[in-house]
Amino acid sequence: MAVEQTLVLIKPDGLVKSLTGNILSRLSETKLVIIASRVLTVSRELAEEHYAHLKDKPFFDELVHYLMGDLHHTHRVMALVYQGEGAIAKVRQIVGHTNPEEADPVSVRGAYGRITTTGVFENVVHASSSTEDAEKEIKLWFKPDEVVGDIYPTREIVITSVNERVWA
Ligand code: IDP
Ligand code: MG
Repeated sequence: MAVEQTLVLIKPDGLVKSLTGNILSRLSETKLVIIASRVLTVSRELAEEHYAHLKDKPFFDELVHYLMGDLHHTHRVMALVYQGEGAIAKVRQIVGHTNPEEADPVSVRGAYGRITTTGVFENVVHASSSTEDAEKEIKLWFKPDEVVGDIYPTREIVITSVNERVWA
């Protein structure tokens, strides 16, 4: 089995319902290694890019609001990269089917997901579904220096003038 990377997002419903520890424990059953993590506020631009393949779906707008945290009065998502043999399939197995009502009841989505009255699958976590998607997604959510190890080729650029926010 090939060593793969996969992106996991604990979506705002997972954070608001205090499921973080539980989800991480479930994922630790895979014996995969966490090589990156961050908690962040998701901009509309990032949410739209992450779900760009669904932009023609009727639920797209609400899905973007969901990932941004607008449905849960929080603006936090936890993003992680897991690495190891068969990482993509192993994580998808624990995460479960996209539709929480069709998901195995012992999977994360089966146990904790729900469908909102407006029809969005509020399914607690995201997990990459192919090596191509994983690479695209990891590059979208993380910079090379935020990931342990050299997982994809990088290049160096010279930045002459940057405005950076520092602690006051
Ligand atoms: P995945 O998250 O299992 O990979 P995708 O098809 O990539 O599934 O969809 C991304 C997200 O969009 C899902 O996790 C879910 O939140 C939402 N979604 C997907 N399909 C539907 C649908 O038919 N109705 C409502 N929400 C959906
Ligand atoms: Mg997907």
